Amino acid sequence: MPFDAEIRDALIEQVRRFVTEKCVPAEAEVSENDEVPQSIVDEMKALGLFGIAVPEQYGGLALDMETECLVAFELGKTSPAFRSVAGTNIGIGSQALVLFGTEAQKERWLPGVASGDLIASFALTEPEAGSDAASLTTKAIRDGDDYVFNGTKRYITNANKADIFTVMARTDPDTPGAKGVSAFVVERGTPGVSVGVPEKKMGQQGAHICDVIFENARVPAANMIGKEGEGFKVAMSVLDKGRLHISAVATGVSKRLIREMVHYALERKQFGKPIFEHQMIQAMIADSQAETYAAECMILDAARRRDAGEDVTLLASSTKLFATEACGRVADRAVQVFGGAGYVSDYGIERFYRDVRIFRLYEGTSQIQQIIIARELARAAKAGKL
Ligand code: COS
Repeated sequence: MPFDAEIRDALIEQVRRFVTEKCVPAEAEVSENDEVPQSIVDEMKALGLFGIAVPEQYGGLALDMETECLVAFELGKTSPAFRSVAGTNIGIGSQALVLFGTEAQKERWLPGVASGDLIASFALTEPEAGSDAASLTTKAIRDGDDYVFNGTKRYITNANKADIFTVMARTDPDTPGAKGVSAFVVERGTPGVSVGVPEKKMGQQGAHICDVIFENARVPAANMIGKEGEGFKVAMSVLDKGRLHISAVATGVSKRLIREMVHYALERKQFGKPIFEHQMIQAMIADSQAETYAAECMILDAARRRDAGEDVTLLASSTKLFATEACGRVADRAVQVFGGAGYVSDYGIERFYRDVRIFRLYEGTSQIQQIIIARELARAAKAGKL
């Protein structure tokens, strides 16, 4: 059911005001301190942002995908580190539970996820299993009422703050590939679970990624999400949704950078007139606008189709490929329009340029999106649907 239009518009206006009044002025400080201030985190909690994708009965706002994307456009209009604070609770950290969790699992963890009192992370990637996620080797071996976990997860967003992890682990070591993998909720305090130090990154200071290490960690069998051996499918379904969300965040950043380019070009004078009057500057801004509008239309169409119950694997990958690559081009043009100032940290443009690079990598690289798109088309053709 579409989200009530009046409530939706009020929420988006609230998020827009929060981003403009609280986040934008704090961008340089967050980058400098590598930390989002607690006052801003508290405000995100008060706005309900941690729970936008959690059903109402567990305390969430239960936004449909279209509305979630509209919110993500707004959250994208500031440093992506702010969005990342709530990002895993909104997306990959919570959605396995929302989509496949039992009633008992949902009741236990989702209220905390929705309020932001519990941080949820998604642990799929490993040192030797990145794009080839189905080759993961973290083991979860059944022993009585528990599974015993051993292995290492890598580059796990928000792991340093996480209270629960959605972990994909191999429950059947004799079955290689996707089929031997199951999904679990693992709690932070579990003996044998430890988290590494945050990695030093190219951008998005204030958002953190760490290793998560399992050494004979005993996890109750009741924490399995979905059926044994179906954890890879759980992860892929979660990523279908996550890819739409990331596309919307990237497109939000593109919108912000277009605004920065236009204002700067109208002010900055060279050759006796605002650089905006030079047609080569106009071309860069116009290309950015056209690509961003195309991304916006793709995202909203794919989101509405997901809300209508369609399988959006093909569309989510198409959207992520286009929107994140477009955002990279927009950020590059923003540096170009700002010239030397685009390379100097005071203006913040070089920070966005670094921040957006990860959009083309995480939740599946652009090349993985291309592979998924091609495979989906071949599958449709073989099924006589293309
Ligand atoms: N939804 C539900 N099920 C899916 C699915 C989806 N979107 N995509 C794949 N599956 C299922 C397949 O149907 C298959 O099940 P069956 O054998 O029963 O048909 C199973 O999952 C394995 O799929 P597939 O054979 O396509 O696996 P591959 O190992 O060949 O490739 C890719 C999978 C490359 C698509 C996957 O590994 C991937 O997305 N990699 C990128 C990982 C990623 O995004 N990492 C980011 C981490 S989070 S920041």
